[in-house]
Amino acid sequence: MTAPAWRLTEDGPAPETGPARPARSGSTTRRMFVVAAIVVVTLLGAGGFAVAGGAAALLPERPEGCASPDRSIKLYAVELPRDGNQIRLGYGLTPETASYPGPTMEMTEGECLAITLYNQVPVATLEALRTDPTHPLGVSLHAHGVKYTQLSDGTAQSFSYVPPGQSRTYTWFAQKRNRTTGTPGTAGYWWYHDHVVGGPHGTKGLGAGLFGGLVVRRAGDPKPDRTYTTVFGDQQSINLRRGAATDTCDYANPQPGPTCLVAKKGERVEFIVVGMGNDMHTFHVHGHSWADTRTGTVSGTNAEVDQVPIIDNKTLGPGDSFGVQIIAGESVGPGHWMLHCHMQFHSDAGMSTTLHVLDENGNMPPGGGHDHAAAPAGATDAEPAVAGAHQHK
Ligand SMILES: [Cu+2]
Repeated sequence: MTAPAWRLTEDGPAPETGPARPARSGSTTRRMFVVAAIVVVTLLGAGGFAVAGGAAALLPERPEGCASPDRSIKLYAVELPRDGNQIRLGYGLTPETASYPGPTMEMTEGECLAITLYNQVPVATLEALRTDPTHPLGVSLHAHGVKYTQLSDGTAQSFSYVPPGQSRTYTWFAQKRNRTTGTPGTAGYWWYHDHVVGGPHGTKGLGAGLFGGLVVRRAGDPKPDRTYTTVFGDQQSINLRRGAATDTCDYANPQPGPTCLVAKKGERVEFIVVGMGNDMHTFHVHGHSWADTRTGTVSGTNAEVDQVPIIDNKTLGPGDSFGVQIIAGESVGPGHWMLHCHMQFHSDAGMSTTLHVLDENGNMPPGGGHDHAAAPAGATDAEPAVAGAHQHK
């Protein structure tokens, strides 16, 4: 039997190309073949890097400079209780602590981090979120800002996702600044998210809660006392919540978290601010301002400081991220400081939350007309704690 010359052999052993690839449907196979053909044609057209008939080189598993990870962590993708009818998913360092946003990832330039992602989201849930029946079922981890190879891209296109019940290790490299080549390094404020749930861009995974903040520090960067991630998204949402649902702080015992932005006066508070979805937003905090630099801080003489704009409002497009550091209550004191999108119809619709600044002893002084301490969280808000507060389609 002679196979046509163009045809890939089907009876020989498949070439090993790293982690096991999930079975794919016929239409996906055809699509991938077309993509592969286009890639080969493109490479040949670009100067013939493809070696006809030669064995394909394995894609690198890790970025250069990242021979072995400095640190390894586990991350779980799980289904969380629904928000009304909305399916909610979250990443967690344990399945029990999964949340949206997921845990803040912190790295230092030069560090190589291995993250093993376990997909514990039920198959039926992933099927319910799928927009195309030929799209594979799985979750993934896709990072902004840091370095990773194709095998850690977290996409269906590169088969770097995690089918239900399985796991996969992603490697991120916080490349250092290289003064010889001019590479600026990776220090900054970034985010990570799913890129597979629902469709090829993970739109359903993002909308369900699979996202989190990532900060890469440079040696000598100021260290915050608290870090909060605020993801400004569609339907006037902050971390997929609106209005009273954005703020569930219990003043008798405030527990910092995705719905309780709290700090003591004098603490250095860091925000990782992310734009997600289809809308433009702005990030504004009352009573506080910051330098529009990589870290939100600036030092030097007055003349040097004057080279940098000091702002209290910053525009945010989809996929953008930045960070700011403020000293809570500095000069202005404790209080319930509004934090909101400044597009008026967004803030009017509930795209607004509160940074609660306690005094140095951790108490909220009376006054201000917004004291939760004597009542259950949300009970004193003009808006009911449930109805109209959550984000619904
Ligand atoms: Cu907005």
